[in-house]
Amino acid sequence: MLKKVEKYLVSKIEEKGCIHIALIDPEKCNPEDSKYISKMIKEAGSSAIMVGGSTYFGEKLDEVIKGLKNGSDLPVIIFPGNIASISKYADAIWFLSVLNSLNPYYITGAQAMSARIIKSYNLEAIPLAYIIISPGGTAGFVSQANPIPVDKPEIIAMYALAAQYMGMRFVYIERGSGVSEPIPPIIVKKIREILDESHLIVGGGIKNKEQAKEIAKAGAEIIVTGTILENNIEVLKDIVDGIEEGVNAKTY
Ligand code: 1GP
Repeated sequence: MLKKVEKYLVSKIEEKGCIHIALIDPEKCNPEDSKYISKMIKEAGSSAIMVGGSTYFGEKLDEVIKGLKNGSDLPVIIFPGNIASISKYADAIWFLSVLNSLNPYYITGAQAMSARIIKSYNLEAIPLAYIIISPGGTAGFVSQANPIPVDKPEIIAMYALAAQYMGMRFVYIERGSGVSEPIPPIIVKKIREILDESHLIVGGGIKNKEQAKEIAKAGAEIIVTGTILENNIEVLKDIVDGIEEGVNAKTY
């Protein structure tokens, strides 16, 4: 049976076709600002907030999450870079496996190390396949991934389908935070066509309305943006509008 946050995400996807999730890097977020940021994210029309970063390590995480929880009723989902980025104040955690890492620590090791603490915090764990596409950014480097060339959709599709067959209910194709170009919509479309059970998440390098629109139109079900919010939170509303336009422009 699906638990609360996953059920919420699935029902939002069913309602809107594609949803936006805002990613907050706790390293770059002032806990005093997080309440206000959460309110802005909600007002812009995002459906949830993810908190995490590849290099984060520290106590600020709890305070940032408490602020985010105070500012809106959006679910806060941890996007862990490692076992240090777990907080009992979140609503859920993406229980992610970096499927194309070359180091088993990032595929099953960190997951085993963190499973009992997640249970003791009563955090909802949502299974997620994390597939890193070239260039991969910091996430690719830190998790020792073998980034899949962006022009090889057949290889990305192999991993995505394997994730679905392994029971991972969400598949995240990640180009890397802050990269210059997002995953091309044509590639997103090919991956979406092969998945018939797992939900497709796309992130990395999405900076404007047009890009969000084309990726939603191609069939993404969740679009994640992080870097753009650090620089200009006002653009968030544009991105959410772009997603809605993309869903409405779908031809299938
Ligand atoms: C990173 O895909 C996310 O994990 C977000 O990427 O920071 O480029 O929006 P950006």
